[in-house]
Amino acid sequence: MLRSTFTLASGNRAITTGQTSLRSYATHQAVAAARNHRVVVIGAGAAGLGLSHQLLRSGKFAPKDIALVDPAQWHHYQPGWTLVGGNLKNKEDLRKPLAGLINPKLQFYNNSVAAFSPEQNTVTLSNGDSLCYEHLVVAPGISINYDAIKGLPEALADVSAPVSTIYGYETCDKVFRTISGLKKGTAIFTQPTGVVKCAGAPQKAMWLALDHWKRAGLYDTSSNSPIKISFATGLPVMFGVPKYSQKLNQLREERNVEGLFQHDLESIDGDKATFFRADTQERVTKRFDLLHVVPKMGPHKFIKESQLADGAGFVDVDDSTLRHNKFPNIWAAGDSAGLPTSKTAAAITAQAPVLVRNLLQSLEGKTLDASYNGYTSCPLLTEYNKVMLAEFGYGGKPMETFGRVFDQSVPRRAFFHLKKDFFPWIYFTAMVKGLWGGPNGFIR
Ligand code: UQ1
Repeated sequence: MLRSTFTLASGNRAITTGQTSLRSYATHQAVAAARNHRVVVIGAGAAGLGLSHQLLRSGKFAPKDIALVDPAQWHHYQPGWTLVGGNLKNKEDLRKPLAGLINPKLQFYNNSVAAFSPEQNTVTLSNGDSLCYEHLVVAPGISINYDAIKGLPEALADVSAPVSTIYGYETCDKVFRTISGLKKGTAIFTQPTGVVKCAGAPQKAMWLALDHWKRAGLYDTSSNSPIKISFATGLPVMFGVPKYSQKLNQLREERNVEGLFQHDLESIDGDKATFFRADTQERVTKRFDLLHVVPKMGPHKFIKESQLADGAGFVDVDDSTLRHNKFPNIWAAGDSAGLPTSKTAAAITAQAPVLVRNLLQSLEGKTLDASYNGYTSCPLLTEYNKVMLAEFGYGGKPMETFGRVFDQSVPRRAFFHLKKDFFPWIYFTAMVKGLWGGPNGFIR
């Protein structure tokens, strides 16, 4: 480890500019390489990539002052995977090679993180290298724990099993194959208890499937509809925000979808799904002909087991400044941040500029003056061609961009085109480049 070779804390800036000599010295000494950067960003997803470029565009950094760490080969536009589930997009069109999205002025480490040492201002990578930083931004996303539902990994991998999920690149195109293959029987769509990214997506997959079957003459609201649909959710309601939840429950009733509330999927065995009911503490088994599963999710192990974690295992940052509550040179945004709001790409459009502003202020020894209000959004597909644009902040307070003109709890065609055409386009043309601030428009 580099700590034994160099004294870094005070000589941080000098070593940053003398990076080449540092590296050759490390090689010469045959020790793990020590690399020094003003800012190290963990994760090159929607949050890490966008905010690294925002930092770079501030003009306050020299080439390689900022480092980006991510083991991935591909960068995915994950909000598009629901559209893949509805056969509205091809999954291959929603990804790009990650390296090509990174400005060459950023130092890219194509590795994963092994451990954080916040007291030493270092991060150890899985290849043994250490990175030293003045500021650390943590944005590696959330971990999908497929194993947490017994039988799920096997059922997803089995091409003949009618079990799928929009939550992964490998499986999101299995979703429509199972939907278009179903001609009659029971379809169950699940949502787990606990934190998931994009809490509206579990039912988006269902609403698109319902519309597909309706158009194919396979679904109606009568008791002899060939296909019957159930929404089995660990939650007691359709959605966490009362304004939208009410409307979604009304849709559910009108469309004759069975609501299995407080039903948390525990295991899958052949065509049987077993749920744990939080209200009665009982297990309930249902037979299915199609099962759309939302896996359980949680913080990455390397965060949960670090000093950076809060009680739930996410990064313990201040709700408003996005600065770590214990380590003033650590920040977090995106799904890994322990913020009491819904985890979405839209949330990142609001978080990233706040984090960047506060980090820059902090670097210059100035007061933090930007504040995140919890903004997040869920463009909820309720049928083909219609989206309910739920937008809200901390406390579930609606924060509707077009609220003066529209009641956004009413599903609309204009919002469908935002979701299907505009957001994917602006994401790759502007957001990953640090140019897009969501409802605030372009970043100067
Ligand atoms: C947004 O900017 C964005 O990013 C491209 C999304 O895609 C994931 C969104 O879902 C939303 C809602 C926004 C917010 C922007 C506007 C104009 C409401």
